[in-house]
Amino acid sequence: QAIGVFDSGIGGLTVANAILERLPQESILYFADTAHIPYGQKSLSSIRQYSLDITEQLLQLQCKAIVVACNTASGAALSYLRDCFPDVIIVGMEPAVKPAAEATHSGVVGILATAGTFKSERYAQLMERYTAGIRVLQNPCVGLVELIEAGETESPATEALLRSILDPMLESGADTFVLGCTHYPFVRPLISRLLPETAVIIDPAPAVARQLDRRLSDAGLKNQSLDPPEYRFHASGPQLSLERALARYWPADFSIF
Ligand code: DGN
Repeated sequence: QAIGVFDSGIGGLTVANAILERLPQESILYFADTAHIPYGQKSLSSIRQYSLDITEQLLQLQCKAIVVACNTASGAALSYLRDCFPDVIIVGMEPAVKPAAEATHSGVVGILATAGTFKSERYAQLMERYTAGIRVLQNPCVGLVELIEAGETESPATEALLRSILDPMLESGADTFVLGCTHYPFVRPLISRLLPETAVIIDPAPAVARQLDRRLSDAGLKNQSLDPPEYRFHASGPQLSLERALARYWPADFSIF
């Protein structure tokens, strides 16, 4: 029984990597919904429907837990999925508003996410709970997911786009930056170079892997067998970006089905 992980595309690989590191004995079944990418500008009801279809497929393939490795889908569909599958462990992403509010010295944080994430109720709740006295600058990073899917993690176009996002945040005094979309850790090296060395960059993926670990332990569902884990990947539409990202970033053997 594997951990089912899904995203609109390759972004969730950054989360799958964190799971691999934290839970190396677990098999992973990854679903990239490239037939419907990008999720960022889609309606809530469409994203809910895609998320439901994918979760059903992953459960049919005997997954014992589901990780919604996409902030946009988590914002739109996490509570809906939990209502639909009350007996299944379902872990989702959350833009790291709270850790950012705790980390900032200047009192200004920059949040990079998608329009869909910023529109979600979940995001509104986090803002209300954790940002009293903090100034939050948000940017929906239009076009960034597409560049990352195209493998352009270091190109001049990506650098120019990131500068146009980060420079105004820096000018406004931001010292802490949240990668609120699972695609963005792929451009973390570039982001680091564009920010001062003292800037704090927060990727929520390791926290999600820890949360999954806790949930599996509590349910007695951690893999005890000595068989080596398997890593299987599937794209619902075009496969090229997934193949390219796996070749570049996946550190273990894998198959595509
Ligand atoms: N990777 C997704 C996220 O974390 O929000 C969104 C990518 C997209 O489809 N726009």
